[in-house]
Amino acid sequence: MTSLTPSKITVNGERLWQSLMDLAEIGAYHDERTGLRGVNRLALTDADAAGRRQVIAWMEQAGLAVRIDQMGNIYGRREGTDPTAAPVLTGSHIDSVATAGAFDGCLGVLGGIEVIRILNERGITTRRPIEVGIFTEEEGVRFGTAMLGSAVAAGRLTVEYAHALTDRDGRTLGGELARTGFDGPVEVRLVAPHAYVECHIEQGPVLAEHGVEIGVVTGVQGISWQEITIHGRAAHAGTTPTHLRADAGLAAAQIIVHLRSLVDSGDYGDLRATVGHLIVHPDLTNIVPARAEMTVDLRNPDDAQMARAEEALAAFLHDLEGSQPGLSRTTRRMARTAYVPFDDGVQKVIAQAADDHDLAHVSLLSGAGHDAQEIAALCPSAMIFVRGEYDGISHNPREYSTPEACTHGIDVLATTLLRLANQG
Ligand code: HGY
Ligand code: MN
Ligand code: MN
Repeated sequence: MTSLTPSKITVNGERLWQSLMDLAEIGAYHDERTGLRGVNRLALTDADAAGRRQVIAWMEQAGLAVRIDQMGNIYGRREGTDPTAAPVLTGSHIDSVATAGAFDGCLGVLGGIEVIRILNERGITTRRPIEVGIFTEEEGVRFGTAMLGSAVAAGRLTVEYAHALTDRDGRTLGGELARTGFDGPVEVRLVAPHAYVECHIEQGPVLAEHGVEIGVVTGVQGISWQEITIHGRAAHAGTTPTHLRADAGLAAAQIIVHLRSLVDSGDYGDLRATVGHLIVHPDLTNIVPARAEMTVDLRNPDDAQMARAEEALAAFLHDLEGSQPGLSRTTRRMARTAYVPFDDGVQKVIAQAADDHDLAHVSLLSGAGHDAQEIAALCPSAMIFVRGEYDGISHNPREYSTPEACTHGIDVLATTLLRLANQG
């Protein structure tokens, strides 16, 4: 750090907030259930493409050199005084789930751009370059694998595997990259940054319960996604006696109830289980379901307990096949990531920055998956959590963090990036 470099910096919270609200208008919809405006910008849809173009424009207005890689990951680079030095990377995602709010992922991307604006306005140079990244299909809800763009950038998944993934309409990710014009030329494997810091809403109640503004994230719990298809037999709802049925819908219901019994048993640690996708065929009132398609999302901070829970589910599925005449099932692995610890050194820089901004903080594990868990394979990485309202509800249009909370989070991000970018 030169004598001109301040020890900490604060950002323009009003401009940050305005960019969050402006981006939330892209892909906005009226949510009947909550009566709120939600956001629906599934990866590489036209809405996501429009959001990408808007954020790229903001990146370029902030003087960032923008590049797009073979996965559609977008990076904006601000040079440092030593262009040979590995950059400090920040960022997140702007693709959303179908019932999103304005903050999930977007805070980390727009917050990173706001930091760049402030450095420019204050004439602050850093030794290392700083880059802001936007990773493709972080949510995984269109192409079936979460943190996809960052997983390929970090080398856990191949670009060929990712490009071949399809959505429910059979469109491939590679085809959608080309259709939207985000099939960039840049080699996707990321050269290891010096460090990575991501600011994200907590999406849970812990910060509010502790009465603090900032979370210093210690790591991310394990994630297991699988698709289960149950094959029964279509039959007349009136004439078919119960003992002659192969009812795929009944089997699906039994799986959901059994998952909850695994969680409630307490035998699998802090297990969380969700069946978020469930459809039956032919999906008609007077026909016993011939087929049920469902997804199972398991989360566990302990890898051994996660493996035991997966084994327990597999055993239940095996027994279920014999429970009705002719019932069978297939299982397809969609995603699987182990518990990922974050770097102690980067966590210390974040905690110190929070202290220097007089912001109380608490250390906590992330319940949600994030791009940081993938980039952690390349370099020292950690995250800053921002407190949410309404028990931190997320993946729901009610998702909300106050302008002050967002500004505080990005103030801590700004000071953290400044300090990391002047590290030797
Ligand atoms: O599923 C997750 O944890 C993240 O929102 N992609
Ligand atoms: Mn997210
Ligand atoms: Mn999310």
